[in-house]
Amino acid sequence: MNKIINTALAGAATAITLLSGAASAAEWRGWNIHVEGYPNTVAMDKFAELVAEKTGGEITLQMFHGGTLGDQPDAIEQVRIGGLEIGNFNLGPIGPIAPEANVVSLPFIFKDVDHMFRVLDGEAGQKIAEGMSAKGLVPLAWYDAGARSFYNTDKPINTPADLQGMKVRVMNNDLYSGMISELGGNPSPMAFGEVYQALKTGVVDGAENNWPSYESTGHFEVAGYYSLSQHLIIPECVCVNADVFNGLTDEQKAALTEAAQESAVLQRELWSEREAASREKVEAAGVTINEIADKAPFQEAMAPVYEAYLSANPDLRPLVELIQATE
Ligand code: GTR
Repeated sequence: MNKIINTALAGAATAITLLSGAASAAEWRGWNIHVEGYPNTVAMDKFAELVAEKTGGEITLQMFHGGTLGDQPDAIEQVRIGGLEIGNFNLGPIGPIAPEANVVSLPFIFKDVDHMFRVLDGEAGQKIAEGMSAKGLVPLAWYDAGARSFYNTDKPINTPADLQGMKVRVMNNDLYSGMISELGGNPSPMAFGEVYQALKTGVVDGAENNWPSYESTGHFEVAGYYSLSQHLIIPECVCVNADVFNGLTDEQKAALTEAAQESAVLQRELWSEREAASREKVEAAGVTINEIADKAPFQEAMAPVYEAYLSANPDLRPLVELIQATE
């Protein structure tokens, strides 16, 4: 009898502990598009570990990799409305939602990756972060995504004329469609996960991305010419739903921000290693890597893209000028 009562009491105590635990601990779900071993995947796993550690288990984060919770534009929307709490996003598909964040999608706006990080660490970065937060996405840290270049199935690209009539996959953002049109190609906005098949079956002739994504997706197997246009240098964020973030205590906010920033240090280290490793891998697989001797014609062709952006957002001209003036 006693034993039964004791067991029942122990069960009740466990239930109470579990219940009180559930009441104070928040369990979040996190989105990431990349495969196992990719720098962002490793860094987001580290982030989840640090969040649990730094909040003493008050917040735990379950990461869903490989885009299993949906494609990127959908996941961005989910984090905005609170269907998901957090994600690692490229600023490309955030641009159509937050015009300030769209400056980073102006082709050739950054001189190189270091310039991009200097901009993000300064006043312009602050404005971009505020613009995103106002749309429900609070960036906690910036990840590296290198420079994007064109790749295609049948020839090296040296001048805009080489893109004439070419169907090129872009991320969902009118700036990218405008960019391809101004170069004489046919833009084809499409989800990341569909690009391999589209290249393979000839739905598109080419796409554009950084070394690690070109390699990790296997796109190099079906589009064997990579031409170093480096036309876009787009940062990525660890972005949290604004209401969720604003509902945290100051300690939790600090813990979360610290965790994201520590994960970004790791991501950037892993990124530079992976860029080199990916390049080596695709080269060994027989990809033709093409240096573009003169990128000026590509840059000059972007004037209408800048004009379209600035006429739709005249108040953002100072932000563009601030970035261009940043050393
Ligand atoms: C990658 C980026 C992804 C996604 C992808 C794409 O470089 O890390 O978030 O934006 O490009 O082209 O869709």
